[in-house]
Amino acid sequence: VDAREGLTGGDEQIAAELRRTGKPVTLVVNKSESLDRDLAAAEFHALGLGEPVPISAAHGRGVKPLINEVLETLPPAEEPPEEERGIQIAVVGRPNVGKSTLINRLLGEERLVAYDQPGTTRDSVQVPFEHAGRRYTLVDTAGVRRRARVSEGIEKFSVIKALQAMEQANVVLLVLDAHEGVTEQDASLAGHVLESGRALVVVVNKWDGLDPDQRDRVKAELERKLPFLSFAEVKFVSALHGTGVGHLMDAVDAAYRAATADLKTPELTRVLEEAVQEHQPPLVRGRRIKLRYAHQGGRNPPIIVIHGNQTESVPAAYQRYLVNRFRQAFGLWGTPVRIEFRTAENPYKGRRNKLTQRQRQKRRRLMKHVKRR
Ligand SMILES: Nc1nc2c(ncn2[C@@H]2O[C@H](COP(=O)(O)OP(=O)(O)OP(=O)(O)O)[C@@H](O)[C@H]2O)c(=O)[nH]1
Ligand SMILES: [Mg+2]
Repeated sequence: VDAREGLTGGDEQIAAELRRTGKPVTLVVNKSESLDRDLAAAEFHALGLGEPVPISAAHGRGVKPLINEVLETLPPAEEPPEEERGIQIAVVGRPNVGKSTLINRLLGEERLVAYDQPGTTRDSVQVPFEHAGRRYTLVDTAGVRRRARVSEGIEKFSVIKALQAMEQANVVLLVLDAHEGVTEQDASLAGHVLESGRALVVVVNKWDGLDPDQRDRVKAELERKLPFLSFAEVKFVSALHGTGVGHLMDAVDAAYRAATADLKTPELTRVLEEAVQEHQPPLVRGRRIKLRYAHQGGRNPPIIVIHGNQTESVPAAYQRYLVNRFRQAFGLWGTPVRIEFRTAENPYKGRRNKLTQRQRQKRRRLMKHVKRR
């Protein structure tokens, strides 16, 4: 209500309506800056809506206590349970590549704002989505731009939100703009996806309006600039026209399946033995590295824990060889695969640290991003 105008018939009418709803109501007396606060509030008691709260919206006076008061009347926030949210899909990419357009296309309606202007989406938006009888949550995110360009506070914040959405997702759709090719920023973002460990589908958008030569060039660029994403399926689509979008969810499902696969200890160990037999790990100070057995240590991403001796000396190239063997054997496409080693001589080493170490890495990644700005 308006303190300067005082109580009006219209106020009384609205108050009567509100009382009928039985909902919690806060009576706010605005424009009370130049009046005595108690006096300004007094006459509104008659509305029967509880203690009037005097504020001045224009001068920002009394607004914080008001918000606190209102928040207290709200029930605690409820996250929908996991089976309702379904598979979480974070859609990430540079500004203007067509993320919001793609989600609208998947939904079959113009739910999100898409516009030819980088920075259209400012905050992560969660959109429930059902496809082939299965539940998903699509998360639209703000375009992640080049470091140098991010100056404003709100943009810094939106980039961090986009990276968080990725960390919280099960599957990431990394969207590229075929008209622009694979840029440095795409590669840097792809690095973030890889570190996050999420399952991944690469979406090359705006595939319309390109001649065969241009298309070949984009495909070659993908191989040259993003070789570390070779485990992921690449879909060429036009979000604007809908071409290719129909098969996108198949790729998402396949990636999710691989990322959350159940890997049995006997099979893992058999694949490990075969791999070692075909290609022995190297000698370290005259002693052969021994890799004895493997079990699953986590999902999304799959973590394969290998037990042996001198495992801290397994070279990176040999680790890549092992990852490839496990990938082939279990069809682990569309997801990063992590290997962790345990050395028998020190059974406690690394065991207690397993989760906290990953959490520490995660924090370091996010902090790195914050500090860069
Ligand atoms: N030619 C063509 N244009 C597209 C396609 N998809 C999106 N666009 C256009 O690209 C522009 C940006 O689309 P958005 O969906 O807003 O892009 P965004 O990635 O959400 O952008 P931000 O929210 O700013 O990060 C719009 O003008 C779209 O119409 C496509 O498949 N082909
Ligand atoms: Mg957008």
